Amino acid sequence: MRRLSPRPLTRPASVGLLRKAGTTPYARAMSRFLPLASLLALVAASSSAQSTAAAKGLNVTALTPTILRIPLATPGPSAENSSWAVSAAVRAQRAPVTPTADGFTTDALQVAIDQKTGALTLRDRSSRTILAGLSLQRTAGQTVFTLRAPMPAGERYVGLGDKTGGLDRRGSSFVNWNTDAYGFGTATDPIYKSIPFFIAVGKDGAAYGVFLDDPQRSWFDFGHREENVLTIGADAGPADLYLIAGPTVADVVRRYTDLTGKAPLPPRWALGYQQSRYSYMSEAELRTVAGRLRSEHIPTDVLWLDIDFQDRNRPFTVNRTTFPDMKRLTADLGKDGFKLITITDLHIAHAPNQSYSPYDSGVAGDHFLKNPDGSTYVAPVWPGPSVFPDFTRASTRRWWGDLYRPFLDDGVAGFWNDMNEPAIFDTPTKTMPLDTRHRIDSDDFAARTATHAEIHNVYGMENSRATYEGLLRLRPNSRPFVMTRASYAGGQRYAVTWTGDNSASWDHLRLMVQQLLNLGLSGFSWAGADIGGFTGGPSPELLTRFTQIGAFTPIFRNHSAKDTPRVEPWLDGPQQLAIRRRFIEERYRLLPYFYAVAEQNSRTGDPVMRPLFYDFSKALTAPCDQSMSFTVGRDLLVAASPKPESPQAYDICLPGGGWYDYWTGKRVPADKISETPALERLPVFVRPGAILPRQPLTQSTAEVPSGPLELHVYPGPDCAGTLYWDDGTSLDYRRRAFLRQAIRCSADASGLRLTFAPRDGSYRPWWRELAVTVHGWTGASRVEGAGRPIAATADGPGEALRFILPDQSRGGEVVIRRQ
Ligand code: MIG
Repeated sequence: MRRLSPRPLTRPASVGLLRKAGTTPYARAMSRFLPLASLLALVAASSSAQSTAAAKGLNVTALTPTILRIPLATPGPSAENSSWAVSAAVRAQRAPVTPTADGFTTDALQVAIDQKTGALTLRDRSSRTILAGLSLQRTAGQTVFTLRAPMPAGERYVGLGDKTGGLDRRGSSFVNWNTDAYGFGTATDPIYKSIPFFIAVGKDGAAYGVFLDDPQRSWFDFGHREENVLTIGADAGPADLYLIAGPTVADVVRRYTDLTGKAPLPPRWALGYQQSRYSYMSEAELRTVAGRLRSEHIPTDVLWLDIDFQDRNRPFTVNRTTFPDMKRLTADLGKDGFKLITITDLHIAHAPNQSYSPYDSGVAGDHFLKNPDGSTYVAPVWPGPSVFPDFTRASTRRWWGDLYRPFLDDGVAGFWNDMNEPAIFDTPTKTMPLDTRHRIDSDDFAARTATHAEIHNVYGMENSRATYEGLLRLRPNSRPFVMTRASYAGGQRYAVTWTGDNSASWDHLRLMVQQLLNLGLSGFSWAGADIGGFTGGPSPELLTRFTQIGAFTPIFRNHSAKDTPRVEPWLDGPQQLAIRRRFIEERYRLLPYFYAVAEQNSRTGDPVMRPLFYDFSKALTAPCDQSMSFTVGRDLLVAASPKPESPQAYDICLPGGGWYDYWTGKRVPADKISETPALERLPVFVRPGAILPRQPLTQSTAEVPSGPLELHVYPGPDCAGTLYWDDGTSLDYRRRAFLRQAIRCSADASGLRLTFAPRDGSYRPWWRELAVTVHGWTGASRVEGAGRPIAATADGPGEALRFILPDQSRGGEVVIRRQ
């Protein structure tokens, strides 16, 4: 059995469970079924102070009317009220509850525990069942608890972060154990991240969420071993189970991100196209790539330097032969509209007496992990023998953050935390021994030692936290940009992520969509996959498809491995380049829309990239294979072929009908259409009722667009759009230096009314005029604003009506009358 370091029993839950159940030797308790009801009753008896916010007799705590917390007592010494995912302030929240005979109610829920079976049932206030019969079991073997729940027919299960397989987890089982998964396939598990959170979505769209806040190795089985039975277990605790009510998927995601934190608004340049390679080997090579991107007119914002820019793969060094002057390099690239991101792996070279300051200062501050005997843990990674910062110590995170100072001074804009599962070479486990010692000193954890078994799954997240918080300390008014490979629930607060070492295959193109959707539903709205695939080499068609679809994914980065063919967009000749360029350009034209979605995400948690059913529950029963369909925000629907390698026609379902073709602006005549694939095409549609902002093409987000801001109006129900803008890089938007404006439209027989709400915030944008296009407009029209006629042109019957308005900074109304 796993051995954990001693830890004070501060959580009444486990005291109650263990004492009252009379299970002194833990092993005896392992095989015993312990009904949740008695567990909770026992807990309450020993911890009335803790359960004041809950119903009498139960220790199900309502943090809010829709979020329940259930501490899962585990018999280890590690039973304190602490978490890496949920802040102390959030854990301390309490919603008022009213006791009932078998549980309690909140403003939104009824919680009932069956006294015989111990099963928990959750209903809404109108007694509709949300989740029936969740029970807790003690089982023999390594697992210390198992949760069981029935899986109603037709319910699907989404989330769990970057796991492979399909969007729906039903029928599969997964292990949460952060793993360097180089060359992973469509069924490889576990992989890089552990996000022990899923959403159950019923046929009608009714949803609830389950979050097991337990960083220890855990597993989720969605009816794999036992048909129609959901089971969840973990090797050790402590754990908190959170039940999150909907009723909609969006409600659950918003509440899950209320619990674990919102992804902050990234710098606007992070929404641009990004070009990477393992590795651009020298300044000269990087300048050549940059020059080619500009001369080929491929809009680009970011260039990435992988490990070879360093001296002997040592983090926080620069190879001064190949990169003699980083400051001049970033300055020159900056003039050309590029930002530079560099990699900074966590493994510090074990290099005593070599004037390698990250090692020397790390030793001086006692920042590295230890073996059980107290010696420093040393293991091979890229720099050779390496040592590993103990990111569970606040002081170590601070030391780590300060290592970024010279790079920020050199003008490096963002940082890449790779290998932080952590990956270790030359060992079958691919990671460090489980008894490697951490010395937690952080947040509201008790200061104590902990084994790597306990910390493993949060190690990467705390690495990215150290980076994020360090950057913020060094540049208090800049939005930090960090990308991490490994993470845990809540990691979205610190870093964006990517799907690691995918492959250049059609399967991986499919996998990208599923992984990014599930990451978005799991809080990680900012995620990308290596465009083209990291390993192998894509065919020209595959790279083109990757680029087309990638242009609509949150993080859009082309990256590839050493010793594979180059995959910069121009590599397959002018015809392929022309297609790829057109899609990258479209990303740039859509920037005002993407940015408004980004800002909304930072407040609500609504993903940037969403499954269709996120906003349209009708999609749950659509008679189409939608595995390669998704929306960006609510208004743009991308419908790639579910068999992207095949020339065969496929069906596209447009939820509710009435959608517009994004490329032509015309209304699509049906809610189900057939698409015959052509390489230069990617079907994209616009929601009826969308008001989509676009901007003139630029070669980077640093370039100020010239001309008016475009507003594309697609008449339909709930017709609305949002403009959001700010300086793109600073945190001044938190002090009202932003621009937010709601726009609505309403149509009736006489015409269409376009209403601009008064603008909120103090930011003054680059545009002076608005170029409005009303799509799907028929007939001659008269356009009037502020009582005066506005000149308008019509493309043709049933097509578009266009006119220019002065910027509506104070709000206003435009009326379009049919004649
Ligand atoms: O052992 O830094 O996933 O994106 O190019 C490989 C080199 C280490 C793995 C990352 C990949 C990166 C590579 N890294």
